[in-house]
Amino acid sequence: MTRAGIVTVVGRPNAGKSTLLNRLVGEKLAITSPKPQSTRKRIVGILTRDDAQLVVHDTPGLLHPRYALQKAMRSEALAALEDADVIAYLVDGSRGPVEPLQAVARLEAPPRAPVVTVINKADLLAPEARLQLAEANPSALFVSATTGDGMPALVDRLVSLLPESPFLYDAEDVSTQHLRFFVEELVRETALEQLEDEVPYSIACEVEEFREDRDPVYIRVVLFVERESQKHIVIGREGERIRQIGMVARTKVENLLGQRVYLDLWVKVLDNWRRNERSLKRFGFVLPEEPSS
Ligand SMILES: Nc1nc2c(ncn2[C@@H]2O[C@H](COP(=O)(O)OP(=O)(O)OP(=O)(O)O)[C@@H](O)[C@H]2O)c(=O)[nH]1
Ligand SMILES: [Mg+2]
Repeated sequence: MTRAGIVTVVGRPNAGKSTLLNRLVGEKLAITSPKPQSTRKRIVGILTRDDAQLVVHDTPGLLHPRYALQKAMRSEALAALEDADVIAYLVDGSRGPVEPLQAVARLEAPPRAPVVTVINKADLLAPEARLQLAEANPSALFVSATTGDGMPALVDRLVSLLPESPFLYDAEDVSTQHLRFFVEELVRETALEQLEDEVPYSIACEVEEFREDRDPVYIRVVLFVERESQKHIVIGREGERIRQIGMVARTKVENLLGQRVYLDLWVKVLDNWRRNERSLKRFGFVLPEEPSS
């Protein structure tokens, strides 16, 4: 009998969760960034081998939310924890001792699914630091999501904890999400690379038109910012910044589609969208239900 199920990857912002998802699946699905809080929504990647299928859910980093978007991000991570058959709790090993998942996620009770503690960024660890972490966390696995070190052992451990089940998706599938979503994410990733401070965090991307019947494929993406001043920054002097973002993002989108692409980027203001429930819903975020009392 084969094994199959959901492996949810959780951890603090910047632990390397999205890099790990891409490494496991062998495709660049999730955007990654040295800046924290790059992932806002769950990303699904599928890894199929002869005896098992791992449906890997990458999640937004666990943090204490300060505004509505962050509440939606936390809520998404907690929902993914609920959905998990196995939890891969990813920790940045270069940041000191491992804190318990229950504390980091502020969970009232331990999660239902078994938890595998995975110490990432092992490539950055001096031998003594690694030894100390290993002694304090005897069942943890060491990996490097960037070099791929430790991946086979990690996959074996995750598979051993999955339930016996037929495959949930076709063996060729790599994700369950639409191309549009990945295009939006690639544009946002490029904005994260090229803009500083609050500006990239104020950006939400939305594909407005996607014409696959054209060559090059025509894709119009709107970058929503929160204020007029941010719009000026994103566009740049004589449109230089948005042109740069467009050029880099186009190459990424062409790699994704395997086709030539005309990427038409627009910048619009949606006042304070990160704090506005209606705007968040428009972008597909789900806000947690507030307790009624
Ligand atoms: N040296 C090293 N860097 C890594 C490793 N894994 C990830 N990184 C880097 O850590 C940074 C964060 O990686 P992400 O994969 O975006 O982290 P994340 O946990 O998804 O972050 P959020 O989505 O913001 O919560 C990036 O600059 C990665 O290149 C690793 O194994 N070794
Ligand atoms: Mg991420």
